Amino acid sequence: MDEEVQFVEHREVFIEHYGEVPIVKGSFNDMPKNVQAWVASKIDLCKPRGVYICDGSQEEAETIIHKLEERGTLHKLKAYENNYICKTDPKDVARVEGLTYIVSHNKHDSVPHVRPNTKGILAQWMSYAEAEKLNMDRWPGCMAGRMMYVIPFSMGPVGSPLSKIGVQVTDSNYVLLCMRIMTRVTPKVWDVLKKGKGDFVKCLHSMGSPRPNQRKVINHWPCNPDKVLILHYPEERKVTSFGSGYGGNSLLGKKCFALRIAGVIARDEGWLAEHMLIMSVTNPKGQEKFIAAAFPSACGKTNMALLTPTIPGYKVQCIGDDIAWMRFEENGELRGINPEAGFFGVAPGTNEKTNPIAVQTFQSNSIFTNVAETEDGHFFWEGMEDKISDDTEVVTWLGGKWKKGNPEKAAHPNSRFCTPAGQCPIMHPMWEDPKGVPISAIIFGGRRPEGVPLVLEAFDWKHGVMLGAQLKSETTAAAEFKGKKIMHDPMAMRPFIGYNFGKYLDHWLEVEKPPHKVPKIFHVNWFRVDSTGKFLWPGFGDNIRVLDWIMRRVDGEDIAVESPIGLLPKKGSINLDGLGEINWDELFSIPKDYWLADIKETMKFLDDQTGEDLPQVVRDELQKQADRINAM
Ligand code: OXD
Ligand code: MN
Repeated sequence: MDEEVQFVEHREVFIEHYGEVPIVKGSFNDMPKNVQAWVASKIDLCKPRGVYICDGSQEEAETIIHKLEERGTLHKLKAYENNYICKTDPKDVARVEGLTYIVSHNKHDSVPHVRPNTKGILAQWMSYAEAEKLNMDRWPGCMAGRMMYVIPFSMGPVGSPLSKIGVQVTDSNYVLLCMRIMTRVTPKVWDVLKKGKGDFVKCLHSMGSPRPNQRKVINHWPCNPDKVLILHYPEERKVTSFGSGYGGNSLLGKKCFALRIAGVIARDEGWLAEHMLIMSVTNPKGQEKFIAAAFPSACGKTNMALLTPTIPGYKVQCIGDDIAWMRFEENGELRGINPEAGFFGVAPGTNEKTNPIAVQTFQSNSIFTNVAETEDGHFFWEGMEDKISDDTEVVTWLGGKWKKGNPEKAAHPNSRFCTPAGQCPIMHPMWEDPKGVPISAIIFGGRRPEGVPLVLEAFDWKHGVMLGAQLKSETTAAAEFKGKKIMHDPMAMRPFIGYNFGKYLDHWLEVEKPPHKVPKIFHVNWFRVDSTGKFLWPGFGDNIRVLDWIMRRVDGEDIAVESPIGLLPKKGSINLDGLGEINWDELFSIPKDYWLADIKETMKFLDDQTGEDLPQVVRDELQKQADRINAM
């Protein structure tokens, strides 16, 4: 049909149904018909005052920033170019795992058969009926008096066979600004949909705060903490998130789409969607390898992805810092892309020593949320004390006055920088290559103060999958948990699993089949401490020494010895030049009592949590590991 006629036809349909809701920007008719129908149904449901179809342009960003500055939601950090700070309602500061659910017709499509009297922690399920009831109490009219933004976005380079398309509808323009950084927001997405099968992931988000406000708006950050609800419908490739504007809950391309929904798509299509960074390491001989690494939230994935090597001759380049989509090629090679376009990193602890590359990246065009600010317009957070004098006046994330020495935290522990990856000085030239990069090794790791060696290599893929399944880490501020304790975080995916975790492990085991060349799997722990609580390993840029060992193992060098829990480095096979005193024996010790208790606890955890769904292969691997430890 002629474009013009089609436009008129749709415009009429639109005006007929939604005449009182103006489209203030863009044209409804630019969108594919299935998107039009979906957006129209959300207009009907949420009753916004207008619809704004985003084009991702710089001009659009400037208009929105200006609006948010006027309203007081954002203000410029005047020491930088185009950097802005935003403070949330203090009740909306982290991912809310307790209110995040997977909705499916069959409960055990989403969650494993836990043993009796066990509270499952590997995803939460909700029935369609319950979801419908809770939704009816939330969505109707929830955007009254607010603008509805329609955001077309691509996860992964636009048009790549490894990429997927999403459309987010939201009433938060802060979310729009962050989505522009974290994903590729562009109307080219409409063309991709029109040319292909038209499948897109439906992402519906609202702050849940219609006008007139029923709840006092704090920090110009409307939200509805009492009604937060984040639902995933994998069968319909759909996410609905209500009540929170905070990143992981509201930037739906990230955890909701790229991990929970994409995990299910990946299972169906035979690939992997994982909570992993991807980095490249080139050694002094010029040999390059790409490595994917899974760590639980706030364990230093961004630091590792942007590592500055401390030993000469090595080069690190970044592909991604949080999420990897990986697919086996016809020739069996595993190739990965970073579906995101920005870094949404934890600010506290990030500084010129721990992560100079991140600091360079977020000097401009970035949004800082819940950090503190100095009187001269610099960002500030814990770990940047060296940058200020004793007299510098700081305004904390809560708006209070603060000076060095004040025991209160100036920034929220989960405060974040949101910065374009393209600005990072060490992005790999192939980071947006539609074909992805070849993955040679997969690393799992967590914060393990006790018992766990610096690095070990899995005996084989099955053992590696078991090592991933037994992953544990100290809790951090990325979610709502308080206090420090060691928590299971299998495959670093506990908060991000979109389907029955037992089946997820089956999927990992199933990808080991011809012609797939599965990479070697490793486990690392940068966080082991001695009896006085001091770190045994310097970490950060010195982790290149461990990566070097891993690369040499991938090349088959004879530098490993067997232990009951995996292959350990032969003494002296990790380059420690210039490091001073390193207690190798303690760093690599495997205390028998610790490991006996650990394997027992892990077996119980996985059995309780996944019951009959735990693959027999993983049970066998656990048993073999227990037998080896017993025989020590
Ligand atoms: C994140 C997280 O924001 O894992 O990346 O919480
Ligand atoms: Mn993460």
